[in-house]
Order: sequence, then structure tokens, then C-alpha cells
Amino acid sequence: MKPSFRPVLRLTLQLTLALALLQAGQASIGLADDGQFLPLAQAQSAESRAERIARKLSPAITDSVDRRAPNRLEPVLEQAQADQDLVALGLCSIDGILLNRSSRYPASLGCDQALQQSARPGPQLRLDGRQVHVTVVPLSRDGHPLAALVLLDTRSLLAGDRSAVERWLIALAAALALGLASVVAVIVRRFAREGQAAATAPPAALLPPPAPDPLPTPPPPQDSEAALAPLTAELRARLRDLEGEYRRARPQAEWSPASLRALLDADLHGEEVIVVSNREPYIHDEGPDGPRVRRPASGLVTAVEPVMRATSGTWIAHGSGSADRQTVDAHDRVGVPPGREEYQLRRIWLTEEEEQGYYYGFANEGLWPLCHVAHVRPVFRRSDWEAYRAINQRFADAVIEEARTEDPIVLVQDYHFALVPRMIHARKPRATVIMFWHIPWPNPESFGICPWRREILQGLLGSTILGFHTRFHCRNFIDTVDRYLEARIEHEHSVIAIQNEETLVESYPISIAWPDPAEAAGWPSIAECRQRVLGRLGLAPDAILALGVDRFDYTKGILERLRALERLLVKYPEWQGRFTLVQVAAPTRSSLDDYRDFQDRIERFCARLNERYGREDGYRPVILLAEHHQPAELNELYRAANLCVVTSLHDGMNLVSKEFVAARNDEAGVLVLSRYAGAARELAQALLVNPYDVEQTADALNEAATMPLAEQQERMTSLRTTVREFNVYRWAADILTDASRRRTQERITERLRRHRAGQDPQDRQGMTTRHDDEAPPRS
Ligand code: ADQ
Repeated sequence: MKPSFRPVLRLTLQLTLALALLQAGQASIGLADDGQFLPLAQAQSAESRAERIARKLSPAITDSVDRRAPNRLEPVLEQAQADQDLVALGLCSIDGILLNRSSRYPASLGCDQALQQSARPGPQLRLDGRQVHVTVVPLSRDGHPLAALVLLDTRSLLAGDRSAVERWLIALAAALALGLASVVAVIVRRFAREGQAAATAPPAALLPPPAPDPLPTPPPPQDSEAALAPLTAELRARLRDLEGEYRRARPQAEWSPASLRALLDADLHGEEVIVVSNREPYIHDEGPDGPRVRRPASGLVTAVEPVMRATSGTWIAHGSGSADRQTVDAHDRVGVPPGREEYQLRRIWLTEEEEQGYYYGFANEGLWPLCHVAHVRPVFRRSDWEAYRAINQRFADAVIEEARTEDPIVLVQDYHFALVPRMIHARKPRATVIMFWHIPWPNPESFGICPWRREILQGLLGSTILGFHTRFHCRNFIDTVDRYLEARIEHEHSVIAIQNEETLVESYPISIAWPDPAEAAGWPSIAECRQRVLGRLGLAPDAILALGVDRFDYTKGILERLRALERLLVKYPEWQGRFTLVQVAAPTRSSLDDYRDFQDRIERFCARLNERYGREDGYRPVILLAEHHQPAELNELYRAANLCVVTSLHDGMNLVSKEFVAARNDEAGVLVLSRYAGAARELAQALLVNPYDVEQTADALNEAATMPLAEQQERMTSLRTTVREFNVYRWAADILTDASRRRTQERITERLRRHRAGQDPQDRQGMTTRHDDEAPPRS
């Protein structure tokens, strides 16, 4: 072996050894399967503490279960809560019913939910502003399950220690992995050169050339590539693991436009960002004094706009306003927001017929009901499918026209564009395409009825990253691909590969832009909001105001909400004359029969309720405001309400629930939330209901209306902490951080490939990697 090669090999061995030691270290301090670093000693002590407490309480629990007298246990749990310095304890039956709980145990934390929470990594709940760990200990007698004890414990010191260890290990692992990547690159290059030299020269020519070689070098011999394959595979696998670890372990900083911009500057400096969505963020309509601008009622727009403002990119959307054509330039672009022009909106024009087929037909009569599995049957027409495919192609072409670089980051939004990722990939293979699916993904059987299921799946798998709101929807998608396509699925890493092209399928729960404190300070007070709203709607000062805010969509459970209201008035007649539901409902997709019928039905139901329970003094149990509202008007309603009711039958996330929480800086008000909304997974301190269960929903309305202020504040404080921390900037940061990591990974892979092929011009000139410099200038 030549002397110049030895240091490289020594360094490789040292780094490999260090990585191996690090892995051993991770194992010994307990790198759990779910990817959480938890020092073994701490994990054991936490677990054994829970088991110790459970063992101690076991005789009393057995006795109370035998006697079917859970009330006997109350003082025991209370005592244990105080003695063991626990936050709270609860006892569940083997059927998952909460039998008893100590005084501090949150009423909203059911047994199923506690079990689910306990399986999640890290502190799983926030109570009184503290991070709380949920541990569930099963209890048995003679080998038969008896009950389960739920322990809520703050282990803030352990959590703090753990995150420090995590961060240290991740930083170390990342440094080692990068070091190893560089060394592998050097080795590959050497092999390549040596391979070439060996073929044409005596052994002495294995020495590296003294100056950069001006000629392209051929691929290295097959055996050196094979020898390095395990190492590069290991390296790739480690990088993928580290990605996941980094994302999970990132400290819970509060994300803001400024921190998102800082992240973009650091991780994606100068990268081009393009958004594709059907709905435009600003619509220009004809007005009496010329074009006037309107913001649509859309969760998607609410969520994605802050990202665009932070990145100054281009947003491509359907120009749907009557004055949209008058306000664009020669390239169909207009700067928005009006007056500030922080980013470009590129409008795409559709004929009525195209809109009918692509938007109303395939997207909203086909995919929307298909994915929500609620009441309305999907309709699939070949002509709609053809329009959908053609319009997807038009949007993909617009991305290609707008892109200034060869590898832009393209954020494709929602079910209107399932085919766009593959279409972009075909023309710009180096683009990072992130597809976010804002609605649920059904199980494989339900999805299977779509006649073009394979095309849709293949279209989506043109993405680099495919995002859903919840893990549940990710799993449904992966199972669907497993059922209908030939693909390699790495369940462990949530990656699907078709012909060596990988798509990461990941969950990113969307949220809202948490209000800026200065903006919130300028809001009218709660008392003022309440006075104005009650006055405007003719409600008594002591009225209980329940609020619903939705588009007029059959998935939002408005009918179920009205049924629950009626049941409330019958079951708790004391509310007649005092309890009013104000239902704000923006008309939507009104050209579809199902939507028009739905709106008519709601209007008839409201009229009947008011007829039956209304009073001569002007009391009406329901007030329907069937129109679009401005954000400030909605905020006033959120602040005036005693409770907000979200009863979606199925909802990807639901932003109304989060907007209500954000509006309540008085830390009061109650959220009643459907357990079938993605938001229910984060907002555990809401009163969770099954909207199909009229009785339960009516009880929850009663509970909300009578909830003591202290409990409202306890729940609302916790909800606010969650929504503030997990805001839309964090959502964007998580997705874009993953995108940035994928790009780094791809660049390393590309670099290795070029080295192997000996084609890297920068390598020959000793330059660093950056491949987007071949991009054409913007037209
Ligand atoms: P949507 O189905 O539109 O969103 P949602 O998340 O509740 O549902 O967002 C609705 C938005 O429209 C909110 O910002 C709300 O304030 C606004 N809005 C509703 N009614 C309004 C009215 N009458 N006037 C004015 N504004 C009104 C889809 C998915 C959701 C997912 C979002 C974001 O169906 O599950 O949360 O995308 O991903």
C-alpha cells in the first residue's frame, strides 16, 4: 500500500469505529425502536417507579374491582397522588372505561387515549403548563388481565437531561457521518483514478497524480465499487436515521415568520420555492369602483400563505375572480399581498367546461367523498378524469415555465393535483417535489373503488416527500400502495421506492399562524366582542353562545351538530331560552347538487328548530349566518363565544378549532371537538365527541355550557400552549427541513455517482458541490 493512501484509510477506520461506538452507545443508553433516545437507567427507573406504585396499589385495586366499587378507590388514588408526587392517576377497566381517577386527572383523557399517548415518544401531555409523561401499567390476577393503571408524572429533569444527550449524540453522529461521507468520497475518487492508472501503467502509477487531471476518468473497476457498496449503503441508512432523529429531537422552539425565514436562510439559502394550489390566496372581483380583492375561506390558504411570505417565491393557482385577468401582467403574474407584494401569484386560466370536469367533477365529486368516506358516494366519469389529467398537466407546465433553476422546491397542494408530482419529475428530475395532501387518506378497500387508482398512486409517488396530517393517513396510504402497486416499502423509514426513486411518506400536522402579540394586544376586549355580537344578533346578556364556523360541506357534521342541539334542548330543558348556536357557514361548491341539497337541508332544519323552540321574546336556538366572513369578524365571534363546536364527520385537520384557541387570550371558552378531526390528536384537552353519537354530543354541549371557569382556564391554557408551539411556521419548518435533508442526501449520492463515473468537473477543479448553476434565467 502506498504511504499517501494510509492516512485516508486510517481516518476511515477511525471514523467507522467511532460510528460503531456511537451506535453501541445509543444501544446502551437505550435507543428505542421508535427512534427516541432515552437513557436506559432513566427509562428503567421511570418504568420501575410506575410498576412499584402499581404493585403497591394492587391489593386495593383488586378489592375495588372484585366488589365492583370503584368509588372505594378514590381516597387511595388521591393518597398516592400526594405521596408519590404524581400529577394524577386513573384506573381503567379492561374494556377501556375510566373507572376512577384522582382529583387532578383530566376528565378528557380517556383510557384509549391514555394508551395511545403512552406509546408516543417524549412527554405526551401538557397540563398546567407542565410537560407530563403518561405511563399505563397493566394489572393482572392469576395471569388474567384485571385493569390498567394510568400514571401521569412530570419527569422534567429527566426530559431535560435526555434532550441534552439527544442533541449531543445527534450532533456527534451528524459530524461523524459527514466526515465518513467525505472520506468515502475521497476513497471512491482514489479507486477511480487508481483503476484507470492500473489499466494503463505499472504499479508505481497508483500514486495520485501531482496535479488535477484535465481528462475525464472512466468508471472504477467493478470490484472496488462492490467493496464500497456496503459502506455507502450504511452511510445512506445512517443519514436517513439521523434525519428522523433530528426532526424528532429538535428543541421545541417557538416558531415565527422570523425563525422560519432564518431556517430558510440557513438550510435553503437562496433556493427557489414554488407553490401549486387550486385556490388562489387573493381573488380580484369586479366592484362598483373597479377591482377589489378578497381572501377565500380556505384552510389551505390560511396555512400556506405565511410560508410564501417568508420565502418570496411564486404561487401558481387558478385565476377564479371576475377581475383576475385585469390585474395580472403580460405573464399572468401579480404581486401579492396587494400593496406589499412579497411574492408573485401566477394565475392559470380554465374554461367553465374544464373547471366543471377537473374541479367540480373529478376532484370534488370523486376524490373528496372517496377520501372522506362520509355519506356521499363518489362519482367517477371518464370525461372528468380526462379534464383532471389535462389540467394537472397545465399546472405542471406552468411550474416548468416559472422555475428559474433546475432543482426548485415545489410545494404541491392537495387532492386537485395528484398527477402533478410525477409530471414535474419527468421534466425536472432534480426538483424536490413536496406533495401535501390536506384531506384524509382512506383505507385500501375504500380507495380501491377509484377506476384510476394506479395512475393516482403513481402520480403521487413522483414526489420526493408526500405529507399527510396524521400517521394514520400515512399508514393508509402505504397500505394502499402495498395493495395496488409493485413497490419496495421500507416501513421502518416510511419510504416507498419505485425503480430506485424514493418517496418519504411523513406526517406534518398543519396549523395556523399564531397571532403576533402586538396584533393581539390591539384586539377589542372579550367583553366588548361579546357585547357587540350579542347586540347585533339580538341575544340576551346571559345567553350561552355556541359557535360553529365551517364551509357548507357535508363532511363538517353541521346536521349532526343541529341534532345534538335539539337533543340538548330536550334533555336539558333549562337551556331553552338561553342556549343559542350561531352557525357561520360559507357557501361552497354550490354548483354541485349534493352541496345545494345539503345547504337546503340545513336551512330547513334550522327553520324547524327555531319554529319549535323559538320564543316570543325573540329567542332562537340557532342563528344561521350563511355567508363568508372576514377574518376580523370571525375573530370577534370566537372571542364572544362561550364554546366552539367542531363536529366534522371526517376532517384532515380542522383549522377552525385552532383559530378559536388562538383567539382566546383570556384563557377561557370551551372547545367541543370531533374525534374524527385530525386536530383531536393534538388538542386532547378539548371535549372530544363522536358526532354520530347525538346523546354524547348533547351531553358535551351541556358540560361545556356548565364548565367552571377554573376548568375552562386549565384546559384552554394547555390548548393554547400546544397551538402556539405547533404553529404553521413549525409545520413549514418541519417539511422544509426534511426537504433540505433530502437534497443534501441526494447531492451526496449524486456526488458519489459522479465520482464513480469520474465525471465530476468540480472534483477535477477542487471545487465544492453545487449543481443548480446550470439553470436557465427566468423568462
Ligand atoms: P377546510 O375543509 O377548508 O380545509 P378547515 O381546516 O376548517 O377546513 O379550514 C377552514 C378555513 O376557512 C378556516 O381558516 C376558517 O376560518 C375559514 N372559514 C370557514 N368558514 C368561513 C366563513 N364562513 N367565512 C370565512 N372564513 C371561513 C382543508 C381540510 C382540513 C385542513 C385544511 C388545511 O379539509 O381538514 O385542516 O384543509 O390543511
